[in-house]
Amino acid sequence: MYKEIEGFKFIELPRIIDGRDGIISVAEQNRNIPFSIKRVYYIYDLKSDLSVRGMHAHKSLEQVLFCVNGRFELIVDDGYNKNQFKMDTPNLGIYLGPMLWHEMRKFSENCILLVLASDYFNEDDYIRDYSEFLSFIRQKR
Ligand code: T46
Repeated sequence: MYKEIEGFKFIELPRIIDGRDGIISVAEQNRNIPFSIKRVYYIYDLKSDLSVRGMHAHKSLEQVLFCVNGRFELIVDDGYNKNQFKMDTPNLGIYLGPMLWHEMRKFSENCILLVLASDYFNEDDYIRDYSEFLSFIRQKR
């Protein structure tokens, strides 16, 4: 049972299948992706299922995460509730709005994590300390 987390939603891309082998899934800015895409990055060559990535929140960045190959586990935390998702479906993305602590772990060896982001890279947008994240959240309420 998932807990209610504001700024989080699933985004299902279409799966275009014709008579040929293969499937096309399409992401379009300001259509099925709820922002203008300024940056695309991907994480791959994950050699150990003990790797942990993320462990931060963004102050204003919006992102949609896709697992386009393999699988990993995503943990999303709004400072009050925490949800865990198995990411293993290439056309099923997760939208993460600002101020959501997220962690990625349990990567399969062939995992490719594709991210569409609403802004350019900016280290100042990161909150990398969990207690700092919690105090930001508590200030907001
Ligand atoms: C996120 C999750 C899902 C850049 O220079 N430019 C970039 O666009 C990115 C994404 C990273 N970097 C540099 C910054 C660090 O020196 O790459 C290094 C690793 O970045 P980070 O520790 O943030 O990587 P992850 O895998 O923990 O997090 C990444 C994204 O950075 C982050 O925004 O939400 O994936």
